[in-house]
Amino acid sequence: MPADDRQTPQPPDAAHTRAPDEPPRIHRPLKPTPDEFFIHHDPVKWDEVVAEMRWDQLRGRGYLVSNDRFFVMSWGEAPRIDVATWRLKIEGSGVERALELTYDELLRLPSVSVTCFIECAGNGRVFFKEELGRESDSWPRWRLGGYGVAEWTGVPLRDVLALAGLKKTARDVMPEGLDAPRVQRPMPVEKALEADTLLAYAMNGQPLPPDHGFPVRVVVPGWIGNQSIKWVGRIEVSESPIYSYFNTEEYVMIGPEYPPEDRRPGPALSHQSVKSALELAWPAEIGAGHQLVRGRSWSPFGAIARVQYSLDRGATWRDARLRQPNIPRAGVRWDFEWDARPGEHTIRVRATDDAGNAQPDRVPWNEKGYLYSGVVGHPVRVV
Ligand SMILES: Nc1nc2c(c(=O)[nH]1)N[C@H]1C(S)=C(S)[C@@H](COP(=O)(O)O)O[C@H]1N2
Ligand SMILES: [Mo]
Repeated sequence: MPADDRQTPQPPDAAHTRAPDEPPRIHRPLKPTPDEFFIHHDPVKWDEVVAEMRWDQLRGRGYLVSNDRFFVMSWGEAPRIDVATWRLKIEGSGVERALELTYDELLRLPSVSVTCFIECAGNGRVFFKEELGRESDSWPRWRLGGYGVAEWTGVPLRDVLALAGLKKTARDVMPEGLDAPRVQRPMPVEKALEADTLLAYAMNGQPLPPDHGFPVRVVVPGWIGNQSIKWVGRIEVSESPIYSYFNTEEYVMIGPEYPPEDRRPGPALSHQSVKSALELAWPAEIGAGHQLVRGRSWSPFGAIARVQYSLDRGATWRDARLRQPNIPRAGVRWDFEWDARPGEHTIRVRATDDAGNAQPDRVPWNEKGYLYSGVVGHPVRVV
């Protein structure tokens, strides 16, 4: 399709975007987000609600990130939704008939549970500046806490699409949220039909908390967080490609190493990238002597095959010990022993997944600061 046939899509609710002179409305998540567990980022352009997980508070805890410690990223305030009136509408040229499901009807369908991460596409954004020396113009300035692992329970999206009579000619599937900015983002029908793409109504065995999409959210394992639409109310299925603000303006790669003539749309983001993080504060301060250093690595493509660490700025590398479980598209916990001498240190970690994807030393810069997956130096003061 020639580029000028397309209009540049606007956010579904353009009025929701603040005027430049209008002060931001500061919202916090509905759940308590104490400073010891979260870093709060104030809104920049919309009325974003952003609570970044602190990595040091994960130390020594279980594999899953509990609901009260899971990061929050919303483009506007969380809507309060009554399940008695909530409906999920499936409609568009890609289905034989429009379908409306109630909450009870959805809960009566066969359910599955999937353990995977949800991670913001911009997680690691500060490292474009701190490691590459070139800032991105986007926000929030996540370090590595725009990431969490949970067990999601719900109905495979493909089962619900089948109920609406999915056509063979269907091409794109676009879930839309019931929040004020009506966040929506299309995915190819092949992705929507994967067995673990879910309409999730539970998170770690609890009803989905309001900040995380109550009553129902989409979960698309391995893909950018924005694909996992919260508070879903409508799913458009189309025989022609769908362009929304969130796959043409936001969440696209723009930079010297990405083709400029193809900016709108795309290249649109899909998968996250391989990353690692230490379960330490940034910067960290730890006591001298024998230490067990812990962290996690994750990949959107599979399980983690190998994690290495360097205490001499990348001159020599050793293997960290991987723990169980090591779930594809969720992550693995690992640790290593360190005889820590007083002074300033830097710990570097790199992971490789079982498909051979490794964290590079450097990644190409992009304007919006997405998918940083390069090795980062974590500053540690030993006292
Ligand atoms: N409807 C809706 N869905 C949404 C969002 C939103 O603002 N509205 N934020 C997206 C983004 S950018 C991310 S990173 C994840 C965050 O999920 P969490 O808040 O449950 O951690 O939700 C995604 N789904
Ligand atoms: Mo995100």
